[in-house]
Amino acid sequence: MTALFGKVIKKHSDFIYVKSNAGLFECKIRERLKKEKIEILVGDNVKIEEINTETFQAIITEVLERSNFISRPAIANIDQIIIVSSLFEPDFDFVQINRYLCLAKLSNIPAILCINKIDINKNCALRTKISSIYEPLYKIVFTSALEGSGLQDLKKHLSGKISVLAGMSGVGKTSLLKKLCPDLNLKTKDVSSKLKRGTHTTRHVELIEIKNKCFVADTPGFSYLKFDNIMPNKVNDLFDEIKTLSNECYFSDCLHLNEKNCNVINNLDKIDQKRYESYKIFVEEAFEYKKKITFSGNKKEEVTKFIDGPGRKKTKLIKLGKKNEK
Ligand SMILES: Nc1nc2c(ncn2[C@@H]2O[C@H](COP(=O)(O)OP(=O)(O)O)[C@@H](O)[C@H]2O)c(=O)[nH]1
Ligand SMILES: [Mg+2]
Ligand SMILES: [Zn+2]
Repeated sequence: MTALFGKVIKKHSDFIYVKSNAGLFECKIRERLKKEKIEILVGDNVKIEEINTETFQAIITEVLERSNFISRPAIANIDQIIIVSSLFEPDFDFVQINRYLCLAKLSNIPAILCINKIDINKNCALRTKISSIYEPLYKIVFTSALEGSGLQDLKKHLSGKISVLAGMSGVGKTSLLKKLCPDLNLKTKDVSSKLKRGTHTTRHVELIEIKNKCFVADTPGFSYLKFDNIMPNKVNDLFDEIKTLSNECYFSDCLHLNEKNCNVINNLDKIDQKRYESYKIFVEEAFEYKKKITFSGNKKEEVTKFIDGPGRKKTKLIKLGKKNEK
């Protein structure tokens, strides 16, 4: 066997684990790739050579072009983000959910909502409210990792795709994954009774193959992500319902805050209040970013981190650097 193609499913300090049709290989990176500063991410499709089928060791010699990637946590070639939230314990947080949905949109990755812990209160008004707000906008599944309800539905959405589970700590991401894949030896942590929140137990990013070619990555719960790399007038694009209404605003650069003849403000009764509130919060954060880059002498730099290989486009990471730092 001279060469194979596979997918990076896990990174350790010294080794990169690549899943191929011939099995799982423990790999090192070819020196040339290191010199070219090619960073390999979980989810990358790679070529491996110098394959030893007895020890299952090999060398990564090429990284194929990525379709997309996210940076926190760093994962490439994602088909969809499953945004997990619990109804209770911790309480459903509309702004936080909108934040995750918008971040997925910003990365151009489809998002699905998974509302977990529905066993805690079976017929609650909150669930109905969540359905009415989000069903017109996103795919949504209601689950209980505890009782197993909704898992078939979730499985259907995961089938044949590479999905990332995202959401606050303690909402049940690892529990869901354990139910989907009972053989796994994953750690979940008890929600502290005082805070009603779990603590971080998922440290390394790893793609878990729950069925043939169906991968899921568990992530640690990010607690707070700010919109600190986007201009205020772009926030509009992250909310489909606001974007649609904005086509009829008088000013083309309308921010829908207090402008005259703003079609969004004129139709606020058609938008969920929490969605609009979230929109305003994110615009505010984007303004802070804009101020920062306008006044403090920082400038936006495009840094080409990943160098071309044959047939490979340049992938650009946007990085904020100081002007006089060169
Ligand atoms: N009642 C209830 N508790 C759940 C459910 N799913 C997870 N939990 C509990 O919530 C806590 C946090 O779960 P975990 O999977 O570690 O959350 P993660 O931080 O999102 O990975 C654990 O104590 C789980 O037993 C559920 O569907 N219903
Ligand atoms: Mg977890
Ligand atoms: Zn407007």
